[in-house]
Amino acid sequence: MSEAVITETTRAGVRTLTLNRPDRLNAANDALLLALTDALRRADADDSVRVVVITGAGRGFCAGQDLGDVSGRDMTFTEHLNHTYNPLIRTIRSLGKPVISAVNGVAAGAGASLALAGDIRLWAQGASLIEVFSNIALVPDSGSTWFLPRLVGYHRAFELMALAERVRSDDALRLGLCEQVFPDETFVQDVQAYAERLAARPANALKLTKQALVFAQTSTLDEALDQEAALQQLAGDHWEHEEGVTAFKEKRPAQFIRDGE
Ligand code: LHQ
Repeated sequence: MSEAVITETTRAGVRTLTLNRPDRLNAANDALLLALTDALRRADADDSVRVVVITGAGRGFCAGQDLGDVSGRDMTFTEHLNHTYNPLIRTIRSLGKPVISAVNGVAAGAGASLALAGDIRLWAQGASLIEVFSNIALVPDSGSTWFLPRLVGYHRAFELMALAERVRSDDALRLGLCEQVFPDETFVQDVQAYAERLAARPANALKLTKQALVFAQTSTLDEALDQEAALQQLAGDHWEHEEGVTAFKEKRPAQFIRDGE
């Protein structure tokens, strides 16, 4: 049996996790979801990994829950989400490294949530996103109700969810569902180049930046100011800060990768 998630790591510290059920547009079964969450936790614990990329094999990114794998299961919907999808989304958000959702093709249902959950969302020109849940009379899950309205506002989110409209890449860029769109033909190389650029940035500072931003999404301004002040101390005490300041003074590029870091 082939692996549900393929793991590859480059010398630059980019770990790519490829959902590998291409004949089902990478629709998710439990094995895939648990393998992906486990792979993310391993990436977090591995000091050689600086950036994580999640992408899909074949022409789809992820078509959401595998609808051939739901009947006869011994879990309720709530138990299923708490067992598989919710730990996955929480792991992405709490991971101490940037996670790139590299959306190579269609992202539907919980696959759309996964596409939105990355810290950076890179799309291929031919990619699309569908909040497809209402087609099967379900509620958007896996974080879609949290991510989407923050990006497009309540009303547009409701419309996209109610009508299950397909959002194509040009609209996704305009609506803020992705940061970059790359040509289909060069998508893999463009994602890799982007990820390597991110991997050369100061890893500790990015980890703390993510922590601050995630915190601020649900905090007051007062709380965010206190959190920034606390995290700034951790950043300022780290060698990366000294290297950044020294490099500036010496008029050279900062070197944020050290042996063993
Ligand atoms: C699929 C799937 C799929 C199985 C394509 N399953 N085979 C959480 C917890 C508990 C329960 C339920 O759900 C959830 C969260 C959710 O994610 S609910 C949403 C579940 N996903 C969907 O409803 C999406 C269903 N798929 C589609 O609407 C279309 O396939 C999309 C729009 C994604 C792509 O359309 P096309 O590009 O036209 O491709 P296709 O439909 O021809 O699909 C290609 C193959 O992939 C096909 O198989 P076949 O043997 O005919 O080639 C599909 O049956 C299969 N496939 N999605 N979710």
